Amino acid sequence: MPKADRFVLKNAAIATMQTGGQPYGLIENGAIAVNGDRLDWVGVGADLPDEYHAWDSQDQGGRLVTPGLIDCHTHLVFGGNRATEFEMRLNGAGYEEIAKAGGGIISTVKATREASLDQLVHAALPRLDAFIAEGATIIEVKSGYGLNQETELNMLRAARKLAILRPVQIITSFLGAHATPAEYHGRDDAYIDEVCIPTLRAAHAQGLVDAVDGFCEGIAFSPAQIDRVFKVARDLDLPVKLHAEQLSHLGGTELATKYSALSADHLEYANERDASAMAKAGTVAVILPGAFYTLRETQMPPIEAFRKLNVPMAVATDANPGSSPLFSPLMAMNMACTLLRMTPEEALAGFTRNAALALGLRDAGMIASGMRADLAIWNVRQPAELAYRIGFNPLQKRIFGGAT
Ligand code: DI6
Ligand code: FE
Repeated sequence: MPKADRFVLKNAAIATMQTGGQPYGLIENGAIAVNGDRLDWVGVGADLPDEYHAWDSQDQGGRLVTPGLIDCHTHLVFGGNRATEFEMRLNGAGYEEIAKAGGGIISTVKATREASLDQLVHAALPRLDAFIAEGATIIEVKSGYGLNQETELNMLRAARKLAILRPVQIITSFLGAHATPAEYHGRDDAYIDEVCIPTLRAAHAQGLVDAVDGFCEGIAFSPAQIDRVFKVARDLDLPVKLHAEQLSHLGGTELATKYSALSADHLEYANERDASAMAKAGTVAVILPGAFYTLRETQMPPIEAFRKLNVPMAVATDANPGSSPLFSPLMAMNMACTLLRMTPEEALAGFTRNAALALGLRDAGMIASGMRADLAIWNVRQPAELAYRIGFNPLQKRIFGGAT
């Protein structure tokens, strides 16, 4: 591969993911001029401008080139794991029995609180490496397993440190409103006022947070409680996103659109009215097939309504130790198609163009002049091959910021 300052990839099948033309924005026999950390030119190879002819170049032999994959929804930083409850569940234990045995989110909170910053980073690195091995270049990482100020801030510091230790961009979301910790049992409002909001302010003051998220659900927080957190996010000029309508219809999506949320996520129980509000607000639908699969959910998100109303759909792993222990973007794409009937083009757009939108990024997720030089080169020829195979990784090379 040419050195990392400027070079041309030629004879490639380029899935630009731009809209309005060919499916996938596909350019056959294409060329891409990479200049530092930006893309200078993209098009049919025969049209490559003279100024690039002297640049280093490498023939891709017809391989598929896509934007680097973007996972816009992960809980990648956490302590411990939940294999025990997985086994208990499959041995017939019910949700209550598991909870009584200390399972669920609370068990991860305990393990995360007990971990040092370095231990949180060390535990997350192999999970991050799995994403990088599948061509990921940008990954969102949430807090939400600390539920006290010290550990929430540690989670966000760990997320920031991952981007120092690996060639990847990490975008952080504060998810203090994920669950009420044991010490505030039955006192959700007090937790929001005494821990969640002060911690959000501290995280913002320390430059640790890029967006604010919440879990709006019967087992978590009401729209009114999320609204209190989002009001502070707005005061701090932070964008918001929301886990909404995952297990029931509570009205979280509607609330999120009132804040022009970057995204509403899960959405199994969202309806056409929610989709219409999302379309008006420019809120991206983030589809999370890993949780649908792990929880053996049967309620499908309103994919057809999102299509009809032109709500952009992202797809993400929701990588977390409980409801979605999925650390493979390619597997998530396959699940989005096979379980949720998205098309392979929608699944790839979900991990590129629309994932960038869900993170508020304007210069990522597509292959076009001026965009970041984040690319993935695959040992396949058709874009549909990425979602088609189950548990097979055809990545040949990942380019992050122009460097291989
Ligand atoms: N929705 C979920 O499915 C996860 N969090 C959330 O907001 C559950 C996370 C876990 O099971 O640890
Ligand atoms: Fe999640």
